[in-house]
Amino acid sequence: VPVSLLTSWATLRLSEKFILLLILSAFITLCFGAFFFLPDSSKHKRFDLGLEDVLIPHIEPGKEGKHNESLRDKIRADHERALQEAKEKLRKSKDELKAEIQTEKTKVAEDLKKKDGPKPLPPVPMPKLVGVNDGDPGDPDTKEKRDKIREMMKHAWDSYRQYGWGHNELKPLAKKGHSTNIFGNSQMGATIVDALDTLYIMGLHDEFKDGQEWIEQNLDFSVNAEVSVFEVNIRFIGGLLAAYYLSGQEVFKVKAVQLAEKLLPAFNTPTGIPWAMVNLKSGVGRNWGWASAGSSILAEFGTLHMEFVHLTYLSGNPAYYEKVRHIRKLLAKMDRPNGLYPNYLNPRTGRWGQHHTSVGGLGDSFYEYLLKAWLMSDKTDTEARKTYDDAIEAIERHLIRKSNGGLTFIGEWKNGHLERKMGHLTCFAGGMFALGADGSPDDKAGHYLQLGAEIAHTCHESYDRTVLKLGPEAFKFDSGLEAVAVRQNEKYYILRPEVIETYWYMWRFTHDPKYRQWGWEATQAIDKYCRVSGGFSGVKDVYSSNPTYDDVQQSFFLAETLKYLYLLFSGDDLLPLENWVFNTEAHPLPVLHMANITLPGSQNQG
Ligand code: DMJ
Repeated sequence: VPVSLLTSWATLRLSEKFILLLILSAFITLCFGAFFFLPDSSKHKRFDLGLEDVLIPHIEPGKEGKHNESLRDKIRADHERALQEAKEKLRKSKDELKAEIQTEKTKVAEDLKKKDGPKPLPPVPMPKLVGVNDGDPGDPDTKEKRDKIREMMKHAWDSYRQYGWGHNELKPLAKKGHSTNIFGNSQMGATIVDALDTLYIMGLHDEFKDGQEWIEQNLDFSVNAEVSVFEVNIRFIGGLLAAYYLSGQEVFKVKAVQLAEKLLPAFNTPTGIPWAMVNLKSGVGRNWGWASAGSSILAEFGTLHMEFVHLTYLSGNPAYYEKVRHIRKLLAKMDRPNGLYPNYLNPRTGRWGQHHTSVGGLGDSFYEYLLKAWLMSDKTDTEARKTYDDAIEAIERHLIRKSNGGLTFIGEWKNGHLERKMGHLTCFAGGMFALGADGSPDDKAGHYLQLGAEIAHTCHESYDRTVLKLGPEAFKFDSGLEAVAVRQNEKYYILRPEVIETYWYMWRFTHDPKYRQWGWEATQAIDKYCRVSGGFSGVKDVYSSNPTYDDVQQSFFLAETLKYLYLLFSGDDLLPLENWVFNTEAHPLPVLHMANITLPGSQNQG
């Protein structure tokens, strides 16, 4: 057969051969298709990857109809409910609707907070709190004066409450909120946080509660704002910590720790000396454009120790304590020109900037925190005390002089030259010398108490030699001038506390009535010249009988000025200095009995 087939194939024409091939290939394709595509369960299973069961819900035969029906019922019910709700909503008033939306918003925010809310802080023993009482001064005259100061606080607070609530500060003439670059573009209620402990010790409890509620509901640190690390530390963290210790309300502790976490990226520099500013959201840091050669400022990176020790104590996080220990160690290793600490230090290179030294602006609270670190540690941090003593010794040698008229002043050291000018800020040093007298080397306690008294006297003179009896921003001891401002832009008073702060410390250590008298003079002058219907304002020229206002009620007026005045007219049993140490913004922090406490991280001090 194959031979005959081959013979007949050979006899066929090309077109016939082509048609036959076509028929043959169609036949083969048909057979192949039948093999693969006709339903044959056994073969089908070989190619089944099992995805069907995963992707399509399995419905048992017979149940399918029921399922679709229940689904349809559910959709219909949902639809009807939505329609009903919409109808009800249309019947509601605008206000009802607004309130409903607000409740829903708050609920969502709370749910979110709960979800990624703060980790609970470890329980730590609350230091024994002595002297959180009324501090009744006893005699009616002093009590009356103290009541007046309390009334001034109420006026400052109520005005802020009415016109600036939630803003950082208040413009008491324009009657609206105010802020400065130290808070970036944030709106974090600086006045509320700064004022809380003053309200508490004055017994203004409704106002305190009001502030606490605002903090609970509104104080949020995830803001895209570039803030000053130093200012946020002394005002916000210091304020929150003091409010926590005084009132025992957990919210203040939690907020303080949350905020502190946001400051930590500022320490990410080649040396560990923090940037002056940090963006709370991005964590990017930088320094003030005006600071010498991109430097950080001594009074800023040197004024973190007290708060950071408390943060580690309360949170159990060693990071805070480690950061400030590192700063101290780095400074200890550096050469000091003439034994003095320059105000500027570059955080990239670890080198000093300009050789300017000051006990006023740019340097002040660095010295203050050395002394207070020692006091706050129950005098166990002897390294801090020694550093303070050495620094003060060099300052006395190079910066402290007596004027021709017999006034002791602290000048500014600029590249080996002493500028015979003293700032209002420098006046805090009178109190610092008195506070550090006990425990000073070579039994110089009497000397330092005397030095404190002399500074208090000089600063009082700077007030007394003005028309308004309020102190200028800076005053000179040169060319026959004694304790008076020369330049127009140094004649302002912006409600600062330093002179009153020194009066209070001197009062506590000496009980010389002149300090209360001087404090009362300042109270009256502030009430007469700075009080306006919308709060208290700074004045631009203390030598003019017709002063103009700067229209700012600084948050430190409530935190410090009014608090120190109130304490000056209270009994010493209110916040005794053996148990409390005031941070540089006058926020009282309790002494930690370090002999019985091991701070996390303190073991790795190497
Ligand atoms: C306050 O914020 C603090 O006392 C700081 O240390 C410097 N001075 C201002 C008020 O004058």
